[in-house]
Amino acid sequence: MSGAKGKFLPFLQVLLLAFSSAKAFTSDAPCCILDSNFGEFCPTTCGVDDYFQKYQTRVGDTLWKIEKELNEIQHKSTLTKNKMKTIEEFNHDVWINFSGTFNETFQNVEAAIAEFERFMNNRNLELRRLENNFKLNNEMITDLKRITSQLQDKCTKPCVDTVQINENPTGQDCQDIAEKGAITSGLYYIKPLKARQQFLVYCEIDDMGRGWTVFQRRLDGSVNFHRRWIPYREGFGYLSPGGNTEFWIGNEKIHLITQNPKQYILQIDLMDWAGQRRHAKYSGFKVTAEEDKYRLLYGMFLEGDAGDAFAGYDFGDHASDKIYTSHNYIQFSTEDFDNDNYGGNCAKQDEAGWWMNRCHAGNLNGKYHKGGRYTAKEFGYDDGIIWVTWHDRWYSLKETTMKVMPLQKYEQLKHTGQQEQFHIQRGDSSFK
Ligand SMILES: [Ca+2]
Repeated sequence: MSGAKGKFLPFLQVLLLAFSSAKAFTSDAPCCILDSNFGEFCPTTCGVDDYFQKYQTRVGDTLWKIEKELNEIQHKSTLTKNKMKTIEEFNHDVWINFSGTFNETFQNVEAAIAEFERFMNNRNLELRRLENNFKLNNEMITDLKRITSQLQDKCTKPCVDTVQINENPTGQDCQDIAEKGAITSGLYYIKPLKARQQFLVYCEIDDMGRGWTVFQRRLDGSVNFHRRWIPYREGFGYLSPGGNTEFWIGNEKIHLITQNPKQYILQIDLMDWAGQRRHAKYSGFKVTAEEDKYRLLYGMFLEGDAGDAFAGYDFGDHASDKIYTSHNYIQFSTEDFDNDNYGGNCAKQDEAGWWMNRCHAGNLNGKYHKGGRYTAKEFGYDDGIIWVTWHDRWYSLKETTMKVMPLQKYEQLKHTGQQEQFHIQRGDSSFK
C-alpha cells in the first residue's frame, strides 16, 4: 500500500505543476488563440487552463484528502506491520518454548506408553500362567474329587476280611485244635492257659492228627528280621492261611504257649538252596517270661538230620567255642537289649533278635542271604540264617520253620510207629 502511494503522489505533483505552469504562461501571452483549424468546439490551451483553474481547488482538496488518507493508511500499515512483527516474534518465542515442552512431554508420553505396553505384555504372560495354573488345579481338584468319591464309596462299605480264618474250633494250642476236629492247616485262634485273650496263629495240621503251632517262618527274605525288643516281643511279619509268608509270632506268645504245664517239643525244619530238607527236634522246649528276658530252655536234643546246633559248635577258633556258642539257658537279645555273654552286642552285630550267647552256632533269625553263600570279607560277620551242624556259618539257609507241639502227642504217635508225613494247604493272608 505504501508503494502504491509512493508512485501515485509524484504523478499528481507533476500534473499540478504542469497546470500551474500553464496558468503562468497565460498571464504573459494571449490567453486564448482562436484558430479555425481547431474547429468551433475545439478547446484551446487556454480552455484547458480555465478548466483546470476552475476545478483546481476542488481537485486539490480531494488530493489532499486522498493524501491524508494515504498517510493514515501508511501509518496504520506501519502499525499493523509492527504488530504483525511483534506477533510473529511472540509466536516464534511461544513456538520455541512450546515445542521444547511439547517434545519433552511427548517423549514422556511415548515412554509411558512403552512402559504401559511392557506392563500389559507382562500382565498377559502372567495371566496366561495363571490360566494354566488354574486349569491344572481344576484338573487336580477333579482327580481329588474322583478319588475322594471312590474312597467314600469304599468307606461306606463294611470291611470284609478276605482271609480265611477258622473261628472254630479254638484251643490252648494247635494240637488242641486238631484234637477238637480240625483236619486242615490254616489260621486259628488259640488261647493258652495264662493268656488274657486269644490270638491268631498258623497251625500246621497233618493227616496223622498232629497240630504244630508255628512261631517262626523264613521263606523268601520278604520280611526284615532286624527288629528291636518290642517287635520281637509282640511279633511281626505276616500270617497267611497257606503258611507261605514270613513272620515271628512274638516272644510273649511263645512264652504263653510253652509255659503250659504240658511239655512241648520244638521242631526246626530247614531247607537249603539246593532244595534239601533237614530237621532237628528238642524236647522240653520253653521260653521264660519277659522278666527273665525270654530265656530259651529245652530238655534235650531228640533227633534230627540237621544236627544239634543249639548245643554249640567247635569252630576251632577258641577252646571254649562250643560253650560260647551253645543256646540252652540263654536269654533273648535284640540290638536295644543286649543280654548276651559277649563283650560286644551280638544282636546288633548280626542284625537279628535271637538267643545270643557269644554269639551262636545257629541263628534262624539272621540275615537273608539269597543264594546261600556269603563271605566274611564282604559282610564281616557270620550273620546269615545259619545252622552250623548242617551247613557251615558262611552258608545262609533258604527256608526255616520253628514249631511246637505237646510232647505227649509226639510220644503217642512215636509209639504207634506212624510215619512223619503231612500235607500243608496253601493260601494268602496278612498279619499285623
Ligand atoms: Ca554283650
